[in-house]
Amino acid sequence: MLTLHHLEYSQSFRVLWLLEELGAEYELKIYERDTETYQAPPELKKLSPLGSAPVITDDKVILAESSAIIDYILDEHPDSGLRVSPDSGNRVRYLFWMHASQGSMMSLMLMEAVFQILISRVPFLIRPIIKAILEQASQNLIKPRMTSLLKIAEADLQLSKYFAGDRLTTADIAMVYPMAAAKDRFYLDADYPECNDWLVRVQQSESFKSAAAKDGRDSIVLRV
Ligand SMILES: N[C@@H](CCC(=O)N[C@@H](CS)C(=O)NCC(=O)O)C(=O)O
Repeated sequence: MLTLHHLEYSQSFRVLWLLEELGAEYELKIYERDTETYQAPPELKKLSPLGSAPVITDDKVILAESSAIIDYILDEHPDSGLRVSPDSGNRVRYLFWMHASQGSMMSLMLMEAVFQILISRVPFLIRPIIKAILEQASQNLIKPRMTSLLKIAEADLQLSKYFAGDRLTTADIAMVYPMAAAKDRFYLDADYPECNDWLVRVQQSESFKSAAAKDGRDSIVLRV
């Protein structure tokens, strides 16, 4: 049976949500972060050479990387309807958001999170200087890219309820984490009403709620 090795407050929430949406049979192992470093514990690090979550194990398979795991699980559930087929008019949007999620938006949000950690950890006396430098870097490097992505997201969500059409797909599941991070970091402001509505809508789905209940948290919180 497939086991999801899930780290608290982490991107592996998306895999948990996917398994709940599928109504799949799986085992869930939840790991706690180190209280000082927020790193995954050694038991989780031992499982995969990456040492990060999510990881799944399934018979002889050990697989890390959120997108690879999503694809692996979808291969095991070919009739789920959560992947948009090549002959659909929504295929290109599906591919774009599946890949933009990890390839673009998540890396920008991780950069933002790392900047925040650096600001909080540098010695007090030089903090204002480091803060000014990193805020400038954020303005120049992260903000323009996030704005471009969010404008495309807003336009797509004006066309349909979900990222790849009128039903939930794994593009939405992949996007929920960077979008929640964008909200948390004040990128998802009133200029993006469709994106904000989408974020509320997906969190109201039964599968999201049951994943959140298993995770033991009532909101998604980004930690590196
Ligand atoms: N690109 C990887 C990123 C995995 C990742 O960075 N996971 C973080 C949680 S969001 C983690 O495990 N952090 C704890 C650690 O590295 O010890 C994926 O999508 O699976």
